[in-house]
Amino acid sequence: MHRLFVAIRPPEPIRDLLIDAMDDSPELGWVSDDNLHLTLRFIGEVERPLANDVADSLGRIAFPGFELKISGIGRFDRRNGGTLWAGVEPRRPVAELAAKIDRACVLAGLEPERRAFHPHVTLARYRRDGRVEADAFEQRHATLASTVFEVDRFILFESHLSRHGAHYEEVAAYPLKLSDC
Ligand code: 2AM
Repeated sequence: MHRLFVAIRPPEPIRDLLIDAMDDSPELGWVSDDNLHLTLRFIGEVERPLANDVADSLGRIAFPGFELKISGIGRFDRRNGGTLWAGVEPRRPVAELAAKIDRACVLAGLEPERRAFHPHVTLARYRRDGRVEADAFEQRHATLASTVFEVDRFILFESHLSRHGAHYEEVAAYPLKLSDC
């Protein structure tokens, strides 16, 4: 089985900005530089033939490149902890691309995504006792903003989970283009 997801990888200067904002709060488990991404579609565990069909279907997507910037900090608070993330603007092109990727996944045989799409770059994960620090981080960096960067591709990643954490391997990159040619 292959655990797959589709994401945008921010360029190095943008990742540097995010890493510079991270601090030494012991309760916050920071995401490493290698793992910083904006998830467009979580696919989950699939067998090889379906993985190949998804990869082919993604390759038929035509979508223009667009500009994005990091804007603000938010949290998904859950019962046993949560995640701290950086937001992006504008959300419209990234949501449209995610919708197109979802359609491509459905054409390949996956169930449609039913959860609402909230574009974000996860910065840290925390347990219940990290909420106060997460809250403080969110307030301190509420106005975090990057320069604009070009999104000129999206990437199919395979996630390898181990007791050392997640390792994300790039399976394929799909350039954004104006039309199928
Ligand atoms: P994230 O984007 O909020 O960090 C790989 O696991 C990526 O897919 C993670 O970055 C993760 O969230 C995202 N993802 C979305 N839904 C998921 C799910 N149900 N299980 C695991 N990861 C999921």
